[in-house]
Amino acid sequence: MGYVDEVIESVIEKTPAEPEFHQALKEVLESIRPVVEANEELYRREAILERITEPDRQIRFRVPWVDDKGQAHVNRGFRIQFNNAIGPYKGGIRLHPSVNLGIIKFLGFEQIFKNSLTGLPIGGGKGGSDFDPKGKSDREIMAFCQSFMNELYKYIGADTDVPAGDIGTGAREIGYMYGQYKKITGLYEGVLTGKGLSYGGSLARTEATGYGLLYLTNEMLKCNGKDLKGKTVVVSGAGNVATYAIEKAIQLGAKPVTCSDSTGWVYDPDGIDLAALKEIKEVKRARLTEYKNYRPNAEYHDGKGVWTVKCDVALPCATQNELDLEDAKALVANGCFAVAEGANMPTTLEATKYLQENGVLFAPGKAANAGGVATSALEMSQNSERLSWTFEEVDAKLQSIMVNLFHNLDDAARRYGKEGDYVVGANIAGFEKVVNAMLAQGIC
Ligand code: NDP
Ligand code: 2IT
Repeated sequence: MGYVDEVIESVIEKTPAEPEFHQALKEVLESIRPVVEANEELYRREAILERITEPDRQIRFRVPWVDDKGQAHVNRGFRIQFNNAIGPYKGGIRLHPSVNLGIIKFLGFEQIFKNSLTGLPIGGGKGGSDFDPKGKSDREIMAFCQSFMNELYKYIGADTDVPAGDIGTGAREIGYMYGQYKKITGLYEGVLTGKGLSYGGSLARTEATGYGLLYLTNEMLKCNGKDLKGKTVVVSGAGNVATYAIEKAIQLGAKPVTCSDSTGWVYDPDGIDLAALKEIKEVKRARLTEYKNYRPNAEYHDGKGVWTVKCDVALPCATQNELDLEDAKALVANGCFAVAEGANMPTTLEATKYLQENGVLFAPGKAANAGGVATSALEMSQNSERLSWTFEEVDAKLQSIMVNLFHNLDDAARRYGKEGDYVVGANIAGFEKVVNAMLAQGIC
């Protein structure tokens, strides 16, 4: 058995309850097979694959908090510091009832390669909790965030580990966590990103993941003789990534016609009304059922369904495994020619294979959604130099990062005879930098 297969088998055996981690592991390790085969003796001697698949540390803790009625609750908190070969651990905090160790681990593992692809000095980490922010008052959110930080503060710092937002963690949660970190440690430092603008946040960080997704998609289309102008785009999700993907798609002349949340989805044949979406989700924190009050011509459907809408480009921006083989078949049958992942691992392995085999341009999340963490790294730079850059400066840097990133993975795919396979290209390009740093730093 080859080195790659041996490691996949042994990791799965040691972590039987972590299916999402196994999925990410297989995608990455199978993609980098040609690099591993070309360096097998060295990598085996240095235990590169065993080391890169085992987190530096996994922290799990109790998060007790009290609700508005005086009832105490306990949630589980996680932080996985996966790999810091190229910089301090960096990655978001997910607050969602589905969170468990395997989910945080897949996200942390993906983050290693994503962060490497940005070209910036950030290692891979991820955290979260099974806390459900839905329906909670601001005071309850604050109580949870403070309790979460009462434990997390021991392990993070501006030069050690810098968390940020993810599902369920936005500006409000980052604010409460930052306040508590400052209160406990007395430090005013860039320990979190996605902060508010009045206390060290970066302009354009809110928009960065969605905008970056469109910058990369645009470059991928351009390099394949296509264009976004006038194209119909289907988007899933209605959170941070989806909203700013829709905004940039409109700015680039495309027509996004769908969005979704965990209860249902909207089809607006005239194009999504961005102001309505922002008011419903960012201001009211309400459900998408309200969208029809703003746009009587739009359709609202319960459940899942955006991938059945005829489109040119599909942008999954909600959560993992939201686009399966059946969805991929529907997209291909309807003439979709490009899929770019705004979410982390939204497409199942079978669906990805089907899309690629049917000639659909496919940009994997670790490349396509890297604009968020890249802009977080720009926020870290601004905090270090105690300056803040203009929106235009940050946005211009984000654009050039996404364009370079696309060419790096395109080149990596070509170098290994896999032209146009951006999954292989992203994994190889991300892996090479991390491995070079690991080899240079010795066994640690
Ligand atoms: P938000 O919490 O802002 O929004 C998430 C959206 O996805 C909501 O509309 C939510 O619906 C929906 N959603 C979440 N979980 C589920 C589920 N299990 N089933 C159906 N719908 C679901 O999160 P973000 O927009 O920040 O994150 C979206 C994705 O993008 C995630 O995969 C995240 O890891 C990834 N990502 C985020 C980055 C960032 O900077 N924020 C950077 C890179 C990747 P509802 O509100 O009803 O739950
Ligand atoms: O998945 C991701 O890249 C994020 N949630 C953003 C992480 C960050 O540190 O900005």
